[in-house]
Amino acid sequence: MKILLYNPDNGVTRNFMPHLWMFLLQALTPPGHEVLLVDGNAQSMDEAGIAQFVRDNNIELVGIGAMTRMIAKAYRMADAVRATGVPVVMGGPHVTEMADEALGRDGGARHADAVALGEADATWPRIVADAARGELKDVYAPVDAFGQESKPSLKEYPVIPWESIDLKQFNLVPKAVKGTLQKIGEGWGTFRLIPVESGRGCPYGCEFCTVTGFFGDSIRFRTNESVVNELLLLKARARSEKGQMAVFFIDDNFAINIKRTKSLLRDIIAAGAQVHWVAQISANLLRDEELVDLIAASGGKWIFIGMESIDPANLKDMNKGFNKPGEYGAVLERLAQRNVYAITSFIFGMDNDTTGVAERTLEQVRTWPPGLPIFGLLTPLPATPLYKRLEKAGRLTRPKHWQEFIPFAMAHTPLKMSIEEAHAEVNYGWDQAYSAEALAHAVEALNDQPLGYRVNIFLARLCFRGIYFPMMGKMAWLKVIAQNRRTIFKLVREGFKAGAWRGAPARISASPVPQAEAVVAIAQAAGGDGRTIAFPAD
Ligand code: B12
Ligand code: SF4
Repeated sequence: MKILLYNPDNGVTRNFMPHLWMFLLQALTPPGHEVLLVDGNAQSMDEAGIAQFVRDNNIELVGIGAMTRMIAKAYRMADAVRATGVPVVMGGPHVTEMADEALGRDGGARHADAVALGEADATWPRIVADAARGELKDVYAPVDAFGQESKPSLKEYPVIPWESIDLKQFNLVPKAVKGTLQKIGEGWGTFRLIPVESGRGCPYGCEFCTVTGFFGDSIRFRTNESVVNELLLLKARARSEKGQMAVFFIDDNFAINIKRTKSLLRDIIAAGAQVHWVAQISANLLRDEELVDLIAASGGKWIFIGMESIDPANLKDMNKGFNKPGEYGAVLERLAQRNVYAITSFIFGMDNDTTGVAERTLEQVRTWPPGLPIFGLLTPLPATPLYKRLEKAGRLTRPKHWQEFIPFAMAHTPLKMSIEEAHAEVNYGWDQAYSAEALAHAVEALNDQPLGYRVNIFLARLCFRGIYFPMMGKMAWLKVIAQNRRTIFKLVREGFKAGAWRGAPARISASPVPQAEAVVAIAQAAGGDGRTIAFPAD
């Protein structure tokens, strides 16, 4: 069979990182089938486009995976595929919780021929075999021979053949500069951010989060050897095509078992498998100095921290009392001392939030080392404890908010402010944190660091700005550049003084800039298509 795995974009922002599930299911597909991958974030497609693709390529089965945020688009694409007579199987967090919706059992239209519930590592080969025989079932659940829920142990993790996978659609370096950049230093003709998992599950059970329910609270890890080999494979591929690879360890809490994380990082260092990496780690786990040393030594550059709120009462409400706002500053300092910086994520619209929450949060942020703050609104995702609590209390204003996805819009009323006030707080947060003055301050805060670090934080901030303020097209970019002309001028002048710009960008990359991120930023800036990133709330 010819199988297409498709991941939709959300129609607003476009991730720069491919989705792991596609590569994983491709690697788990039994022999004898051909699997094509299309990520809507990299290869934009509409309903007519996917129908045409399916016909042109004689596709016989389409697998679609989506988060809640993309589900409306996923259903539209599924409908278009099914109209061509090709069956669709859907999987991922949303349909796991809302299988009846996907199967049209809730009174609505049917969008999928089959739904894979939960982790599909073991069910995917069965789905493919059934589809090949024309005997797809409605629902595939990960259960053992006794009908008990079973989760993959990850000890036998498939080898994802990174050396041969077609990654063309995921190159972040614009075509126009690819040739030149290929010749620079070790080569920058391609730059890719690749998702790698080292484990699954998180026991913390934060009220708004899908993860504990979906992956379970039993944490499972791959072997160190398997992760190290995957990094070596990625490094080899980058070298062979004169490009760069950075890794996003997508584990929900990469240091959930500190002893094991340290052992993995030591093995990465011992094997020379260091790549620049990003990971999500909760603040409480970053108290450990040795862990932070190992993060820096193994290539860690950015840590995503779900801070959520600076108000302990809010954190307690969300079952996230393990976050201690009083230590946020110290944690960030500890990272910054090793030149590791943080993406700090905040959620507004929590029950104890009142107007002014954004400014109160920013007052704290301004005292910390520069990083990338991001602001979102509390969103009741299906089947989370938060959704159930708000539903029971009759507080959901848009109970099926995913059917009409609106970015940065609440679906329930917070207790101590209105929906509009919560929206205004998010707007204020982004506006202030990414103003020209804030960018200039972030750069100045690194005045004692080499120029490369300052260029890096500036470019990263410019790109993160795009999560909230879509930067579509040249005009939008020109406007932002004009607003930030003083900082740009200062950086360029300093570069000339130091001789850093003379010759070629190779001179810049020789400075200790966290290069991977700088190049992402440059690529996005040059692309100018509003392609941007959005991170989960931890
Ligand atoms: C990496 C990641 C991202 C990346 C983007 C995704 C990417 N390019 O990889 C970034 C950082 C950009 C991101 C952003 C967001 N994310 Co996110 N993200 C994750 C994270 C941490 C890992 C995803 C992953 O690869 N998991 C590992 C793979 C193996 O698991 P999987 O994707 O679930 O796939 C398995 C099964 O679901 C199934 N499956 C999946 N798809 C399909 C398809 C078929 C056909 C079949 C058969 C099976 C199948 O099989 C796979 C193997 O078992 C998850 C949490 C998690 N641990 O999964 C959150 C998660 C998916 N994100 C979440 C959220 C909420 C977001 C944001 C909305 C956050 C925000 N407020 O901005 C944004 C939205 C982004 C957007 N484009 O609009 C939620 C989604 C909940 C939901 N109900 O939708 C999760 C679950 C985290 C959470 N806190 O609850 N995210
Ligand atoms: S928000 Fe983060 S820490 Fe909390 S349960 Fe989800 S993954 Fe775990």
